[in-house]
Amino acid sequence: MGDATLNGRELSVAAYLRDHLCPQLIGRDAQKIEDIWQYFYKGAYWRRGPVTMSAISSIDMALWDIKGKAANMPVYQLLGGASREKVMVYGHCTGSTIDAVLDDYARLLEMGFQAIRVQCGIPGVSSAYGLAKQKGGKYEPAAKGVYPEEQLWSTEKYLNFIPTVFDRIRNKFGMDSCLLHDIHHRLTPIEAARFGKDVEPYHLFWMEDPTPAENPECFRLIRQHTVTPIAVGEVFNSIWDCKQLIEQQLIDFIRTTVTHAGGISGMRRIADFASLYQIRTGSHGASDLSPISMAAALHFDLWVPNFGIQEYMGYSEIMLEAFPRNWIFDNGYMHPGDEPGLGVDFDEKIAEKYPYEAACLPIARLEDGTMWNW
Ligand code: GCO
Ligand code: MG
Repeated sequence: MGDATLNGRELSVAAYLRDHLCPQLIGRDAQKIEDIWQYFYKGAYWRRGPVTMSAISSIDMALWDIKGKAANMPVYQLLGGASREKVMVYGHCTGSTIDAVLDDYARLLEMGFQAIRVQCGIPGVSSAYGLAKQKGGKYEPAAKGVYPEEQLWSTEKYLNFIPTVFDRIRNKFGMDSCLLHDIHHRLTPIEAARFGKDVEPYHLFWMEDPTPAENPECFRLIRQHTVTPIAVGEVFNSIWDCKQLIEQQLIDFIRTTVTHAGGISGMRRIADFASLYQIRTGSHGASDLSPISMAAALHFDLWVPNFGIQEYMGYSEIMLEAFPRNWIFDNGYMHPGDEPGLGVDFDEKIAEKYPYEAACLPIARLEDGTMWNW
């Protein structure tokens, strides 16, 4: 089992696998995980990129699953065994108003979460990032259709409002739970510095993706102004994307995932490199990555010495039906289970009932129509 999901661009990876990689897999020794990884990475000549790396990631994951099943061991044992008893995960809290956020936060605490990501509607901004479409519903990043939904963004309104949300949360629930927030690439470096500084009293576990990371150098400016920890990496697909941020200690958590950053083999290299700088992992685990990805992430998380946290949004009923799995969630922590391999399956019969439908991630524009970072 492997997951190759590239949200909003799924079919390109499916074609890459079907037309280019799968034919070359036939007849290859499934035990040679590393050689197959290198064969597809170096062998394409065209290295890196989200499509190539998602395809390689899915094969890598599947080969670890096969090796585990052949050895009759869960994958985390093959990696070197558990470094901890359980894996701390963070859930998603959203609301269109602060009161709705407070209710949702209470609900997540009730479910046992000890770490909670908070996104809130912003007065005057019709569609802030990360909100559920309906009250009480779950946040889903993509929406069905061929064209992306166009959302509106105002940095100034956001920066003026968000600290009040954290203030209300800390006042009501205290400082014990870990509080996380995703900025989703919306700020410039100096704005991110202001944000980080403003929210210091609320001791965030991290601020995520404060600014687009194509230029890692920008993070130095943020660092010079604030001690709010920074997490980056969900859009990265190789160790090279992470290199400068890690070796120059510009971040605190690396958020690459098994599905996009070269599978378990790619993640292992990134995490070991990050450990030299006391940077910890905090893998992306949105519901648009399948439960196969989640299972692989949990094996990796249980093993990786410099583990930080794992995102866990949960899944729809349909997804849970189609992917039988062994992992457990208990009081804010997860465990991948002890079945051989990844401990997750895929029910093709159930999946056949739901044919592929195109969906897109939204885009964001400023109030004057300028295309912005979503
Ligand atoms: C997160 C993410 C997601 C992504 C989505 C893209 O931190 O969970 O930012 O919401 O935007 O997974 O497909
Ligand atoms: Mg994110």
